Amino acid sequence: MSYLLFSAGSALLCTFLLLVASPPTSHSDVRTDMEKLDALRRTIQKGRFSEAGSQTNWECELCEVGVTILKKTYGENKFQDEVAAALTQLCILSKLQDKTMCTGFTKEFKHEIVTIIGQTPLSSAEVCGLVVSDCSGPYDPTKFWKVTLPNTPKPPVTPPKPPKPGAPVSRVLFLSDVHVDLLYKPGANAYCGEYLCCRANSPAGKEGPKPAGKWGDYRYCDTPLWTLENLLQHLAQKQSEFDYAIWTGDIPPHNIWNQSRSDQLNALNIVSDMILKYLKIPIYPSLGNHESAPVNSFPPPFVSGKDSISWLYDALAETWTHWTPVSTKSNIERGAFYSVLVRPGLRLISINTNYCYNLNWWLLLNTTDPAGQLQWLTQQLQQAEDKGEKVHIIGHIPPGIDCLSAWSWNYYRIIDRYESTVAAQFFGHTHRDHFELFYDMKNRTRPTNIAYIGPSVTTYQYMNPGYRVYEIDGNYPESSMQVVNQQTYIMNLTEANLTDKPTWQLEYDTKEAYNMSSMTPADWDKFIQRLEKDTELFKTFYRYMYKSQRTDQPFTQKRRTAVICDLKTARSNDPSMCTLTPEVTWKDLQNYRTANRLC
Ligand SMILES: *[C@@H]1O[C@H](CO)[C@@H](O)[C@H](O)[C@H]1NC(C)=O
Ligand SMILES: *[C@@H]1O[C@H](CO)[C@@H](O)[C@H](O)[C@H]1NC(C)=O
Ligand SMILES: *[C@@H]1O[C@H](CO)[C@@H](O)[C@H](O)[C@H]1NC(C)=O
Ligand SMILES: *[C@@H]1O[C@H](CO)[C@@H](O)[C@H](O)[C@H]1NC(C)=O
Ligand SMILES: *[C@@H]1O[C@H](CO)[C@@H](O)[C@H](O)[C@H]1NC(C)=O
Ligand SMILES: *[C@@H]1O[C@H](CO)[C@@H](O)[C@H](O)[C@H]1NC(C)=O
Ligand SMILES: CC(=O)N[C@H]1CO[C@H](CO)[C@@H](O)[C@@H]1O
Repeated sequence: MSYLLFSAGSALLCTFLLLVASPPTSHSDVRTDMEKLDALRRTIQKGRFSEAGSQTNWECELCEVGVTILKKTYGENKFQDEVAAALTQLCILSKLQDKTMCTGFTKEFKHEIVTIIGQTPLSSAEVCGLVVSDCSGPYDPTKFWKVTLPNTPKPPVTPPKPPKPGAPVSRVLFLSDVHVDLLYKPGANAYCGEYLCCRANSPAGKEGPKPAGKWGDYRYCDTPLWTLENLLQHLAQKQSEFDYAIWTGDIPPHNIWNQSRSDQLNALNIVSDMILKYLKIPIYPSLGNHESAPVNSFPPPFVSGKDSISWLYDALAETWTHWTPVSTKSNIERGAFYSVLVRPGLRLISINTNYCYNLNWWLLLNTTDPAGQLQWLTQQLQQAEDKGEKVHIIGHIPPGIDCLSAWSWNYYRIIDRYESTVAAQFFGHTHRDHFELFYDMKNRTRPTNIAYIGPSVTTYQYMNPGYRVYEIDGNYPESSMQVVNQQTYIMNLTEANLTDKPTWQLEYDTKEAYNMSSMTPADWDKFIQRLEKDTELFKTFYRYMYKSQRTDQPFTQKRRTAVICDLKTARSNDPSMCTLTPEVTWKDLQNYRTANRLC
């Protein structure tokens, strides 16, 4: 199977359970919906979901029909099981995934989907407008909720200047998306037709056995525990270089059709213990979308009882307070976010981006500022501004891509207001190495802030394992706390497997590789302008973006436009910073994102 088909299939899979349902036969009033659904299924089977080319809005149609059926039949007692059976059948028939995964997915997500669709106050069209990015019309930011900003006027902006040559630099280690697979088995099939392979029970697949490497595999595989341990041993040797580490989530593997709460807690404990064993520096964690079971399932605090997320947040409160002060505990238990003073003048705020994620379907019950997190963030930033502290925000999902629009636009407003307090932001999730720039809401040519998006430890997919080191201006009085340089390190997996000697080597140093003298938001904006003109520079950036490996995503002009558009967009559903032409439409750019989505 080509990668394209597979990636479209896995993108589809993210929305699949919400989109596809087949109704119980007893419901005559859903027969028309059923016929629509069947027509759509035939469309999908014909494979009309290529990344490029003419794209119908089949995802939206499928979503609306599916949600309508679920809403109409919710509450019927026989319904849940019948739908589940029909859903499994449809999944198998559509050849979207193999039988094991179809059965597993249905089992894993049935309860959540039925509960949420049954209880959401939103219409089918509203649900799909939120969940499938191109279903709604042009985004209207005034239609949704708004965080209240304090009355304190925004202080005048002094454009950030690079620090004086020779100013002290503090180094921060960045780890993300470790996705450790405890069932990884060298020699198991790495291309097995399932969403995660390289495991003892991975099926043979259509192309026959493709044996997994010892230290990992570029194909459908996550990180062996011994590869993570090798990384931590390597880091332990150089940890005196680091002041502290940021660890932005996604611990469990991608076997998302068969995960339990205890699997996820086990992964959290094993990886945290291993990090504790090797790294003696402070670690500031944030929560990924994979830490829950089912994946992406993060009910806000108003959901109590057996669906409540406290099984996970209570465990996080225990684990994270190995490193964070006890004062963070109550916020972690309630919402898995916290604020700490790293040192005088530097505050770190870890946010739970699952409360913005468009695949966290619990948000459909109430999309308004889940857990009051953004209102809390605003207060934290106001206090920091009052005290003259600089703030680093860390989180898992970058705000511009997969966040619900209302959350994302509110977040953008907050950053706009506190641009002089927020010195930098750090995210993971995409497994890639890139960034998102923020621009003045009133003057869209003036860059105000930057969210760095760091590389994953996992190879998933077609990438070398990696980590990042940020050099921060500080630690001295009045330092800007801005990022002044960064280095990305990778393990060359091909070589590690060949020689059985993994080594972690510098992939590139940003200032050197991109010939930048400093790294303020304005410098990054200039860099983007260079990417637009200089094809060689773009190719270099593109190679590093995929950690010097991915060969299945050839460079095209369309992709270049899409990548540049993403670099300038820290607000979801916002085409305002992108160069759109008849050849490269907004729809094309959204399709590119869907095809590259990791869930
Ligand atoms: C449907 O199930 C609920 C609980 O799951 C039960 O209270 C109710 O009596 C059932 N109704 C019928 C008609 O079986
Ligand atoms: C699901 O996971 C459990 C426990 O990890 C395992 O025993 C079982 O075989 C798995 N089932 C499938 C279908 O992969
Ligand atoms: C949704 O949450 C907001 C904020 O917590 C609350 O003010 C509002 O009443 C809630 N809406 C519903 C329909 O429950
Ligand atoms: C907008 O920002 C640019 C870049 O900082 C600046 O040169 C320009 O004067 C600003 N325009 C207005 C109207 O403030
Ligand atoms: C990784 O190692 C292989 C085999 O030695 C080599 O061909 C390849 O160029 C290396 N990749 C990088 C990014 O250094
Ligand atoms: C690097 O940038 C400087 C100016 O900042 C320029 O003079 C020099 O030619 C550039 N070097 C390369 C290799 O692009
Ligand atoms: C992805 C990768 O490089 N896999 C290689 C790992 O090592 C084995 C041999 O040990 C190779 O056969 C794989 O191709």
